[in-house]
Amino acid sequence: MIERLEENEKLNVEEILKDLDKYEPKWRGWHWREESPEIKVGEFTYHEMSKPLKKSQPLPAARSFGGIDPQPKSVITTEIASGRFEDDIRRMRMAAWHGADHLMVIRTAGQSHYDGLIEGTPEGIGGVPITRKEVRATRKAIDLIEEEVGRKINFHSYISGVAGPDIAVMFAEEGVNGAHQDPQYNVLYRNINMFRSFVDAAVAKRVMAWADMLQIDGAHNANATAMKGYNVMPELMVQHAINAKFSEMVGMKPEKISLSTVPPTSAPAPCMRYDLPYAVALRDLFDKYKMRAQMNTKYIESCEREATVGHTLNLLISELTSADIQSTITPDEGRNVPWHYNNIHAINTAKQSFVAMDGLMDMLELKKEGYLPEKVRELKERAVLFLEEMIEEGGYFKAVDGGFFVDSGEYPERNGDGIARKMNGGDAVGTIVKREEDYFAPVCAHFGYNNVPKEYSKPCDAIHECTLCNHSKIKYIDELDENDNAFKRMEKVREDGTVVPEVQWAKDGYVKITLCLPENEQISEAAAIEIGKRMNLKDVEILHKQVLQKAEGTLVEIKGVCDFTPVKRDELVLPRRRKVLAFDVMRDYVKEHSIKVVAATVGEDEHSVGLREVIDIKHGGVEKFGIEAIYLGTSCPVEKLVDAAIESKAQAILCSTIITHNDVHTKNMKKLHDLCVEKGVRDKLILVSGGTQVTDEIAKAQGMDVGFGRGSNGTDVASFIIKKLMGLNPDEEE
Ligand code: Z97
Repeated sequence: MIERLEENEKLNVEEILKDLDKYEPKWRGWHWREESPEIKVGEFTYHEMSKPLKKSQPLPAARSFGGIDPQPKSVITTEIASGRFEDDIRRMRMAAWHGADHLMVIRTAGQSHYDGLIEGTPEGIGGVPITRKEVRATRKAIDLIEEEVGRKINFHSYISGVAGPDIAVMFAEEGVNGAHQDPQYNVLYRNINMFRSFVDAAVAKRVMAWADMLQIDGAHNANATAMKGYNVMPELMVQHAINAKFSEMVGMKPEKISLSTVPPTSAPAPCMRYDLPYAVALRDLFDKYKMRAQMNTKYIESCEREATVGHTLNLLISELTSADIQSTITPDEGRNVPWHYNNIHAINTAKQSFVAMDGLMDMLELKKEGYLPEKVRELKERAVLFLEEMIEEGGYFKAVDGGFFVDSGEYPERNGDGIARKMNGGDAVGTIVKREEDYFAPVCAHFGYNNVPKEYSKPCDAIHECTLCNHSKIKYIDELDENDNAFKRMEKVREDGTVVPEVQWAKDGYVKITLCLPENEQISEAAAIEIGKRMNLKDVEILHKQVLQKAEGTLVEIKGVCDFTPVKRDELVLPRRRKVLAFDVMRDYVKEHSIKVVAATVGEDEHSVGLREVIDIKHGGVEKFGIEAIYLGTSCPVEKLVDAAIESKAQAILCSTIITHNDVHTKNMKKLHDLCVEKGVRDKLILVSGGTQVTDEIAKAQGMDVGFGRGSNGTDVASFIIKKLMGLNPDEEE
């Protein structure tokens, strides 16, 4: 049994899968982040953040802010769609470390049409088959992950489709925390009979209410499906209203009902003029419910940059209005390749934007006059008119039959292209059975008529507890298919000492290559595929292409599978990583003991850029720590460098060589060392050598104290010098 996760060890999926028959969920319901009106993280005070995590992976720029990782107040979602449960849970851990606490698994294509539960861990397409085993194992893994990061994590999937009530019961039993449930989704997009969908929804929602789950509706699908997504704004509100009110009538608490809001449009449309009034109107009308803000998916294309900017603008809408849950779709949604690092990018987009906009509304106010409130009013009026006409028509079912929904006109305009469903049609038509007078279901979460005998204090007394009251009564089924299961798949990718790139599944071998080709689109596309093949990639496909200028060039991104002998972990030469001192420690030291260095590019070398990066305050060089750098320029004779160091009483010499021929870089280093010995100053000077051809080994062999090659920077150099002056071991590794 795994007690806890170790941050430097992989999550052991096989261990997770052991003893699942005995697993019980540790908690039920939904967890909101613990908000605090003012919170100090590092040296900053925030106004809209929640408690920081115990362990997390901060944003890259946190390097300059003491590694802080403030956590926004909204719950942050990631949608996981790998299709293999064993890969999903590894992705979940990465997501949690970046700050996601709502892990939504997309389910396999077509599961809405399954008329019952399925079992085991089969592989899915575009998502995983949702089964008891998948749910139980995932929740078990999440228990460990939430312990590791120090915050409760909500697990979520779908309770729509023909088997909605069955799935709802299973989710309630297994401690799933949230789910999409909206009968309108069944009706409109999956053509499941409308009466059956609403009857099922009542049952499912009551079970969800028992388990205190959070519900997300399906209204956003109207935006994603309509020909002109931005015209369905009034309808989106109507759909929210129908599902929210229905849910409340069935017994759900308003605070567990969340609207799936979506900014309806995207640039190049002037989207703020649409999205902001829409968001304000929605929050006015539905203020007792929660808002789950999803980014717009209708207009996502294959450009990750464009998708990320769209997401950021949507986050601005969330900040200007509100979002209890902020959804993040991966920036590659438009490519249909939901790669795991893009889940992380999207989580970071949300985290970065919210942290950046902290306290924005303390400084701004939305206008109470003019375009915004007028548009808000207009949208609400259109929505109310829509509802009124629906009632005039004879109610919801008649309206659906008449093609009211997902019409591309902006109500009251209609273009006659809505989705019409027949009352006597769709999947599972004619399957509703009226309950007999003596109908009795011995279960504790139940909707509608139930003839519970008077002698029982609760319905399940009749069977000595139901599975909701007593988890051990659940009959757990492991695998039904001996080939299509996680064990078989994991066998194929067993740990064998190889390091294989992956974006979707363990060892899938996929890489993405970006090519900028100075050709037109057609040639570039064909050439990119050919270039990919010559790079020894298999299954090369175009992911994205973008014309830079019709004749001048095209940007192409390709994906392909590495088709060469895998790299072995124990054959790798690992880069050394010296421990560097903290910024404040270095600055404080230099304040008390002034440090001077003399620096130059030596020999016949006119290249100064590397050395300037190491010196200049502008590039975060040694000057940043208060070190005084005397720069003697390029092509500097070694003698001049040593004389200047003696004269200025410097503690170190920085000697740089970029271009080298005939090993001149090693000769110069040796000369520098020898000259210092000759002049009797070797023990007084720290000799630092740097350059693209320099390595620590080469430099030390020539008598230097240290050598810095590619990728080194001013912090590395300053830390080395200061540690040496402090009498610490400057070569100590991380
Ligand atoms: C979101 N990005 O986060 P199936 N029920 C409802 C849904 O909206 C959906 C399903 C079921 C989106 C997720 C779209 N939503 C993707 C209310 C799907 C999916 O695919 O029919 O088995 O169920 O909301």
